[in-house]
Amino acid sequence: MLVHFHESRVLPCRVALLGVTVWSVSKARLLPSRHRPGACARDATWQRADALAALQEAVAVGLEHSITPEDLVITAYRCHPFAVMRGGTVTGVLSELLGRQDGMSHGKGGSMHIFTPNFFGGNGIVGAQVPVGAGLAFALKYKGKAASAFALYGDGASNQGQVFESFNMAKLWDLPIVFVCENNKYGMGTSAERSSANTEYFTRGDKIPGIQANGMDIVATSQAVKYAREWTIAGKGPLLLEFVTYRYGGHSMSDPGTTYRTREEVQRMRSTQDPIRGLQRNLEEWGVATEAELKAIDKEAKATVDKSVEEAKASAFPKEVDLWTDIYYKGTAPPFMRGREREEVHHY
Ligand SMILES: Cc1ncc(C[n+]2csc(CCOP(=O)(O)OP(=O)(O)O)c2C)c(N)n1
Ligand SMILES: [Mg+2]
Repeated sequence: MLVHFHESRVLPCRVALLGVTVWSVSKARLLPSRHRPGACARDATWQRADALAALQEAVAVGLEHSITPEDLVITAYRCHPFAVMRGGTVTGVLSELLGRQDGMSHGKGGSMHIFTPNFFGGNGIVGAQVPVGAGLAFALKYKGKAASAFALYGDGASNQGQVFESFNMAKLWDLPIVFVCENNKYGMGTSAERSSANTEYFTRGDKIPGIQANGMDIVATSQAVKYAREWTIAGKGPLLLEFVTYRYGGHSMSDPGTTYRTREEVQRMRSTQDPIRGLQRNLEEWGVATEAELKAIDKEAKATVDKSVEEAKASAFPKEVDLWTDIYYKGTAPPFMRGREREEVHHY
């Protein structure tokens, strides 16, 4: 039987706030900061920065606060907040954006390819992370681990065949996986309505049940993930989880994001739905923190990011010899490797 829970089933729970800090939300905002979008657009250094997650921060932060280090996460290219939340550092992400040695992939992965031991990236091929996520869940089940895999994908990836193939196998074998659709209303410049016959992404799992939650509300996201994790850990098989969210910036740095949607729409979303402002408002209203305390946290987060920017800029570029390293899993590399030409052979 299909069970479609709605947002009311994962209503914000004030108690959950104890485990959710404004600090981590502020930090997840990362950079090039949306405090200064004009300035960063003018700064050529950051033109390498690709897909930013501004206004979508509540997804990564809510997710991380409701899972454990044993759970495994994989997403597409909009990966910066996940990388930081899953054990990375702001300096590590920024250095990677600049192609420096201190980057989390030693400057060789770039904006879209950042990993930690329990975060499998950072993947540039739209949709390809979904079957890999099913593989992660298969491994968890095979090893008898009480943990879940979370495979995130966008509304633009949702119509791919490999996504439905993954759903089928995950349900067939009742794998412990949550398929998380980050519905930010657009896939590049195409609105969800123009690309998907059914935009209720949580209903598209056939025999897999789904829930839909407000992706702009940190408490809703963490509660939805908590529910989904418990579902899969209990051995009930996969679950679909749709977060309805919004992308503040364009698809990437090369997309101003204003040709296929109006400036008014973007401004309205920012002024009414910003997950960081929303959390701040709630914390104040509920008497959890004062405006001054929240401002101090925000200031501290900005100072940390500014310091990381300087650290990243000071980091060295990879050496030429680094082109030959990090190709094979440690200890499994062959004694030599061929380059672009037959004569170009590197002996380790
Ligand atoms: C297989 C594949 N096809 C096309 C692209 C180019 N591409 C990159 S992102 C994207 C849109 C994906 O939409 P969505 O998942 O909603 O991402 P969003 O723009 O919201 O980040 C496309 C078509 C790609 N990277 N890989
Ligand atoms: Mg999208």
